[in-house]
Amino acid sequence: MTGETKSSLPDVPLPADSYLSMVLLVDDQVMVCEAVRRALAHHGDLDFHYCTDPLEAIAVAQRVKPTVILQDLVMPGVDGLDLVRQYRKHPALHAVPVIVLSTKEDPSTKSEAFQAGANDYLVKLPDKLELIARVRYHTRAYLDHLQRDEAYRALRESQRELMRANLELERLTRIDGLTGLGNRRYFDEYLAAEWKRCQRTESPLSVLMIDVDHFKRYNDAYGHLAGDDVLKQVAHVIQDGSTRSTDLAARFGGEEFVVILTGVPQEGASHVAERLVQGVRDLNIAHGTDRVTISVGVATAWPDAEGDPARLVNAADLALFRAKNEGRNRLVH
Ligand code: GH3
Ligand code: MG
Ligand code: MG
Ligand code: MG
Repeated sequence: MTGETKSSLPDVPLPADSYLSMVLLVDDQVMVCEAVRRALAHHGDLDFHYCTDPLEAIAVAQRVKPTVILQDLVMPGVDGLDLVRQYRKHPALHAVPVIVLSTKEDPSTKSEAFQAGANDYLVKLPDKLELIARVRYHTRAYLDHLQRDEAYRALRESQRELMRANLELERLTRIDGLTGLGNRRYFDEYLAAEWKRCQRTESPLSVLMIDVDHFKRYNDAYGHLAGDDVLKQVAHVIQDGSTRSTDLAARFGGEEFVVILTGVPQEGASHVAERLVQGVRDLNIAHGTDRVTISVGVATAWPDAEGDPARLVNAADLALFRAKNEGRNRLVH
């Protein structure tokens, strides 16, 4: 050891399980308040405040942040039980333990106090040892409750984060990375589900098969990246121009897209297809001496037990093939 500094007493470490009781007494009689102050004095874990004006009780309690409220019942102008009820409704005080401290000893008053939301009841002036024991007990219960609450909130929050992550992952498995439309897998699932739904509701189901015209040439002339950009723009037209929230636009593969229109008969589907053909043309993307266009095959079915969604897709594909043969930049149904 070096130096001559007098050793000071080491700090007494707080025991890990020690709780500070912050006691607030609401009682109109100063005499009572001072008596309770004396009873709680000289204990490092007991802090004491009092409030003799019941109208101020809520405001004082919000400032003091008690771990226990000692509440008188009979006060001028204010019923102590009404105050207890107010604590119980108060966002910052609703869980703070309340010990009623009253001269009344009859069971019906005690019963009423508990009904109003009190946690405990002592006849005043209580024995000092008992008062301290109850204050400490309620402080411990309250703080443990808050801690559990905190742990619960943290747990719930992490659960919610996990659920959000799961949902996002789940969403990503359904989405085409380049265009943001549904991918092929989602299209297959969606079509099977809509087929069954239309079967139940006896309504039509339409499919648009869409293919960008002479897209190989576009890539050859402008490069693959420019081609990707065209696919994004075409996807945007398809998404915006075709779909109600119940419909699905997906990338079928390569430069081919597909739209499912639930409950839409052939005429309506052709109408949507026409709008898409026009919409892509209106993008005015130069393609050699012309511009980028699409061809669309339209097919409609009235799903029944015999039919099958693959045949509907085939029919749309055949219509697309005809649209190509008839000169592209058009729809065929
Ligand atoms: P058609 O009018 O008969 O449809 O002619 P096409 O050239 O579009 O037909 P084809 O199916 O022979 O060629 C499709 C081309 O689309 C081939 C490929 O280079 C291009 N393609 C497919 N997927 C992508 C992609 O993700 N990005 C780009 N940039 N091009 C793609
Ligand atoms: Mg193609
Ligand atoms: Mg093709
Ligand atoms: Mg093509």
